[in-house]
Amino acid sequence: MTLARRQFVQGLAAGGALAASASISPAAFAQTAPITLKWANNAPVTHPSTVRGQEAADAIRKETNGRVDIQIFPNSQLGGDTDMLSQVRSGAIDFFSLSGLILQTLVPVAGINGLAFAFKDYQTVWAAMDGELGAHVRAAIGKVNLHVFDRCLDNGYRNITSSTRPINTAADLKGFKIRVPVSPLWTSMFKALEASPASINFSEVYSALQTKVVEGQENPLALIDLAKLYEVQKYCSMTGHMWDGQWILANGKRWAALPADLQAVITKHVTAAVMSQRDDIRRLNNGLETQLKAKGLTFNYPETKSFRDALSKAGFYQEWRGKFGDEAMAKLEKYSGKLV
Ligand code: X2X
Repeated sequence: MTLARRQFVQGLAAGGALAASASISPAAFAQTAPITLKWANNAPVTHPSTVRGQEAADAIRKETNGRVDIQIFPNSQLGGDTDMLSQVRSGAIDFFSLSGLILQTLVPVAGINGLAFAFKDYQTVWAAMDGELGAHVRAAIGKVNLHVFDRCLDNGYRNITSSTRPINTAADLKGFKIRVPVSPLWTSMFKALEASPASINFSEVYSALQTKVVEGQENPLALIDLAKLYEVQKYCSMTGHMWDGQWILANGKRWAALPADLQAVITKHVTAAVMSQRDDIRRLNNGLETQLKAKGLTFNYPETKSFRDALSKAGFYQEWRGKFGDEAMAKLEKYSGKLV
């Protein structure tokens, strides 16, 4: 505390203007000035990413005796993903959870986990993302002035929903008007499948489906349910064409300016929240298909071969191998096996 401020506090106490503060030492006064931080995401209020994020914020507030006050802004309240990415870079927001594939517009290699059909199961996903592949991506994120936490959230395996027709084979995607998130890899994949992809932030997806600007979209079951996309879609085709997760980012300057003890408390609770979030999604995945059927979605279960073959034939894997580069591809293929 500066001398001037100490004198000011003492002056208040001496003058009796702030009777209660007379018993509080200047040091304690300094400690209780809260650091307010904003954490934004695109997930519904009821989604485990938001619920567990809120839980982390509460635990951090408690453990720091109110010194760190993280406020959660869910459901794209502060803008669409591309807008929020600008905001976390400028410092208008402090924390932001974002799909690696959307972060790809800024950090090209961050989209690598979205290469179609890369991960055969969750065990492989976590081995890669918590292992060498994730470390490689995080190192690249660290270079653009963003802090990234070690563990990423589970968004999930993505499936295609539609209001017009079920997607059984790659041929059904021909000319299919599908919303994709704003990301080069997503657009490239659905172009390679001869669909007609439109880049739209998640904040606009429900209305884009409702007004039939697009016929369909693709997302994990948890989001199809919690964002109520079943209200404006008829079919759910279980393509599981990629796994997608969200990195928890922080504005680099803001993070670096936090004292190390506060960084440690925040990291501990954010990591715990992520691990609980992954468990939540796993539990949800067990019952969601049944629930979504009851809510009116018709499910079908395509073979993945026609999609893989179409992508290979269109040169999709070759194109992205060139873009990601041999080093990154080697880290991915250590877990996925050869992607051709
Ligand atoms: O935008 C999407 O579809 C979403 C919510 O799954 C992502 O965050 C990538």
